[in-house]
Amino acid sequence: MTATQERSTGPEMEIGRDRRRKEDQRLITGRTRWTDNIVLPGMLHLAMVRSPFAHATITSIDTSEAAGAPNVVAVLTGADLGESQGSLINAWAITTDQVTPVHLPMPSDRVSFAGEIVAVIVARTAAEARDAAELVDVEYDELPAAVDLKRAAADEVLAHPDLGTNKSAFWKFDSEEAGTGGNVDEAIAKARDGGVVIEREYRQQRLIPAFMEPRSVVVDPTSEQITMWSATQIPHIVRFALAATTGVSESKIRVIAPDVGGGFGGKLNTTPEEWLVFAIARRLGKPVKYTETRSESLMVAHHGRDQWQKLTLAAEKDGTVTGLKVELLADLGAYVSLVGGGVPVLGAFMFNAIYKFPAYQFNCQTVLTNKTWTDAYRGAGRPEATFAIERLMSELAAELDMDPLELREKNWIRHEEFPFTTVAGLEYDTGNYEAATARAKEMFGYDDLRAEQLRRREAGDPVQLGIGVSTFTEMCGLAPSRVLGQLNYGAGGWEHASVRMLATGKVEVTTGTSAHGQGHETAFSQIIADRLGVAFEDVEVLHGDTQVAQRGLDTYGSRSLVVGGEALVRAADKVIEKARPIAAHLLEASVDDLDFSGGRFSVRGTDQGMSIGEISTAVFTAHDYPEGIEPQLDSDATYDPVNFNYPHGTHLCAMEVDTETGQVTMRKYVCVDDIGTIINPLIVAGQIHGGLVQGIAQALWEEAVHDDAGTLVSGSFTDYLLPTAADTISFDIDHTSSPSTTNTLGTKGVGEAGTIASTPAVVNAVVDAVRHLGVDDVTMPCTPERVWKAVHARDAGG
Ligand code: MCN
Repeated sequence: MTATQERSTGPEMEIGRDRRRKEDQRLITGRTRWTDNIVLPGMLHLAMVRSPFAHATITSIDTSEAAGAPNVVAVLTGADLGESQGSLINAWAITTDQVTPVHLPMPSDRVSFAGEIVAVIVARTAAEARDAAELVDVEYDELPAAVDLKRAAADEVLAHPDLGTNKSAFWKFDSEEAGTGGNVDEAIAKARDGGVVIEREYRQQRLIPAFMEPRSVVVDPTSEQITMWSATQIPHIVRFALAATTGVSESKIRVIAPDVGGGFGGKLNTTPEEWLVFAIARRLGKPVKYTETRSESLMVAHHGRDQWQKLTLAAEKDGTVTGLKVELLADLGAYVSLVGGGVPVLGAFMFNAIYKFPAYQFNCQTVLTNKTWTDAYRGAGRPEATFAIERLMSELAAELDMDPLELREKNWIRHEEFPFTTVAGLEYDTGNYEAATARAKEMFGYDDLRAEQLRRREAGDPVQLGIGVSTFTEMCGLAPSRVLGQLNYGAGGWEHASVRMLATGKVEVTTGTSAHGQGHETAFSQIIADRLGVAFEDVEVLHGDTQVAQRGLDTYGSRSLVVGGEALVRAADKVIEKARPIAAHLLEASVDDLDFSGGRFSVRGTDQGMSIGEISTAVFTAHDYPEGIEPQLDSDATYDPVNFNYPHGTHLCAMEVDTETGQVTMRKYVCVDDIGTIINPLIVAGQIHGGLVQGIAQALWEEAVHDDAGTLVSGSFTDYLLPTAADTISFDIDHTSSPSTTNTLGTKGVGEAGTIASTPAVVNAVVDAVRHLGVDDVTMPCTPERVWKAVHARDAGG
């Protein structure tokens, strides 16, 4: 018996099963090729010469010594590329009047951030290219740099003097104007007169994605179709951008994202590096490879966050929130990245989170500075919004002397009120905040920990205990094209999949999503195994190659399962319908008398039947199918989601804070996430664990620091504190489920949930531990120094 037959006779559902990831076998045994492992005949190597200055005029570039270095094949500057360089496709505007600097891959007159490329060396080996890069003599005239976000927003120093301003786009949402709520200023005025108003400013520090595999690109121009391998999240979008900026037809460009070692939103761009390797390989007619060093990666691989948030929350004395006003500055860096400009706009819809706020206003100014461009770092806009509102809700609870969970419950959407249109205009389809919170409280031992907290306070224990709450939701599953189209935003939208029954009865699936650590091959195999009733092992999922999966919009925004998975289900259903008349023919029955279940067509009322695999084999080997029927058991589907997707959860964190040293230690972390139907609990646990660590790291450790001149001073792992497993505790995770109505399987995305929820849970816990000592905020990351200073500010008369 084949596995296919076993599967169809002994159904055990794959969805919900802890399957180890298929892809891990090759990943952990080294039986895969990362982009940097690719070796092609005659391949040359490229190294970049990068500006050490954040803002400077290039007065001269002397490449003569580098050109004479051993085995150097070419040295090129921006001037050498001349008019062949167009602005990168990196600026889908969020407003029609957005100020967008021209972004040349390699400028020849002025550099706008430290790390910008000013020359490239092509040599026979990577070491020779790097050595020669040291010999390029570039003269710069340093210009004042726009570094500090607030000062840049005031146009004190211009990042691009020719533009006359650093203000890129102003984007506003007002519930009264949109007809989704009331007037926020009136709500605030009323609260000032008899209610409560909480006003805070929060800073979202700049973060670096720090993926395990630095970016790498290889281009082979030696045949008519140019092939690019790139460690990217978005092979399809890269192909489009290359075609649009070089004039080469999409059909003549193949982009392959082989196994990719992490992206976290930092490989969601069409980069100068990709453009240059593509152009130079074509120019030289030889394969060319470029792999960034770790230092280059930290310096220029698209940073994230970097916002200032000014917030005003209005409430009645009983804790009912009446309005929220947000004023936000978002640092774009030197250029507008592919989706970076839209990141704060994604956040705009999430400040009201799980709550029924009656009035809301969001004002956002995106700002150009002389720093590395920012992008959609994990969560993209939603962690920033979630942090702000969850910190504010805890501050309001403290102000009113209420339990923070009780205050949230007073304001959240009750489960019987779904579907619910929020004050930001989104329609949340399902959710049950009560259930997730009740489960989290129980797992956490909330009441016991509160009692311990009180005991320690009363005893004046030098190590105080804090409890942090974060009840979050997010909009993911990017996204309905009609919504993104309105925002003039470009990314997201539909996803494509194809399903093909092979002659052996096995199944080949292609998906336009492009996993870079998320385990799509496994989870998507589970979906197809159940849908078609075939063995999990008999499904092959192909992705990340524009020649194989020709249509797609790639992976970000926790979209792959809810959008790509739905396309897969629809394609599989079409295959079943295609097989039905063939089954009827083979079983000599009427189509109307056939049932399909567990991978088997059976004739109602008889014991006759055939598996879909057997039908596939009959079609291919015996050519046995009815007249007028296509002899292919395959199909495809493109799915454009009807709505975003709204996972939610309750995260509770206990932190111990040593008031004498400022040291913080995590004691317990519980999260209960509602992500609807879970395809693979093991993958989901991995996604949540990784996400939590990333969010906790923002709260406690990570920060990209620039000096006044715009130089990155945290440009190595000694200064940029990336957590290790030893820095974290074992998390307690569980789930509740209110299946989404936006897709057949009822799933919700999980790829960003942990990151979005955890940062405010941790900071709320730190503040909660020392609030009785007069602390109502600690700026992230909550380093021992910052915590100590906050605790001892009063001693110092501060
Ligand atoms: N899944 C599931 N059941 C659910 C939800 C998801 O089994 N109810 C599975 C999915 O089938 C998929 C994985 O969980 O295998 C993540 O699914 P999804 O939420 O759809 O997210 P995406 O696959 O679209 O991944 C994007 C998301 C983002 S936006 C970032 S950033 C991120 C993340 O995924 N970057 C990652 N997780 C990452 N994981 C790794 N290892 N590396 C990264 O760079």
